[in-house]
Amino acid sequence: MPFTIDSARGIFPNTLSADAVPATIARFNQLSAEDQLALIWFAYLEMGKTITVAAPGAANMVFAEGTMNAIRQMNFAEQTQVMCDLANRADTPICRTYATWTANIKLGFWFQLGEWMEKGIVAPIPQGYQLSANAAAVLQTIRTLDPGQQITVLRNAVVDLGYDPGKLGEFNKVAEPVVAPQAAAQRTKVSIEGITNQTVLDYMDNLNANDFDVLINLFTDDGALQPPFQRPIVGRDAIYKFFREECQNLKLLPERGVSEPTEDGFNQIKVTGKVQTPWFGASVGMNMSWRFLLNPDGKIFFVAIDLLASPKELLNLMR
Ligand code: 45D
Repeated sequence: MPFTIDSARGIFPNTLSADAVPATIARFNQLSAEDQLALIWFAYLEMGKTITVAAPGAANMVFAEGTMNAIRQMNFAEQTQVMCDLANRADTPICRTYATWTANIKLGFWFQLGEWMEKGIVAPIPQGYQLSANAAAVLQTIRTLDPGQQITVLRNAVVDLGYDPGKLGEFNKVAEPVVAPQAAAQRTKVSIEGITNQTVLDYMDNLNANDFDVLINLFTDDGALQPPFQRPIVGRDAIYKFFREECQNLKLLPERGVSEPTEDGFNQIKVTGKVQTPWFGASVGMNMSWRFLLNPDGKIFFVAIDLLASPKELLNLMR
């Protein structure tokens, strides 16, 4: 076996990912709870001017309904407390419930709260709230990022709120029901300049079709998938779970790639292109790359998905 997951992570080492995203999140996490909430509010309002949230239908909110209704019935002081608790990662029943949700449900929860804040049903950020100097600087950095990076900062900020899931012990993630795979007639096929490898094409087409049962068969038993800014998810069972919980209704628009045989019959393939999330649809195309390592049977031993530092990186197929 020439590769380990660790060594596989280093293929196509010239790929420049958007380091500004984790750097901004680290600065965000240093801020007070009040500043965090106000900052997201201002960032969200500003973003709303240029990109449209296509939210209706992006999340199936039945699982958050109990919590949403409880918050709706609280007075402003209680609502503000709940939001501060979430930003403080406090140990409260709502913060624990929040920790069991998938990213998509968390986003749907805040999306609903944001709407209610605008309508006056939930406590707003106080009029004239003054961000601290540090928070204002983080907001200024967010303004300079490209839209794909901005929505990733926002998403990661939301995912980190609430009680630390690592402290919950054993629990099952509350996820949305898995949607049925797309019918054959609705499916589209990608074409990628420079790539004819069937595994890579099947990966894109099956993920686009929400066909996770077929998709998972493209992986080796001990294979791994590394999402942007995360550690690799290792093993077919864990990857399958991840697909079903976190990867519904994505749109992958790969553009070009390069393929090269490497040690012991393995193949390394890098593809670049755009990815759209159901939350923003075609209004935000994230600049992404996929770095595949296929075993001699053409199965995926490793794939890393990266958010790229700049659009220029879409053309970087250097090894
Ligand atoms: O605190 O090949 C208020 C994988 C103020 C799978 C608010 C993938 C108070 C394999 C405004 C109310 C998944 C890895 C908050 C590919 C407050 C694969 C609300 C990649 C929080 C390609 C804020 C997929 C709100 C990718 C409502 C890269 C914020 C997917 C909403 C990326 C923010 C998806 C939203 C992204 C952000 C989605 C809706 C980045 C959504 C971002």
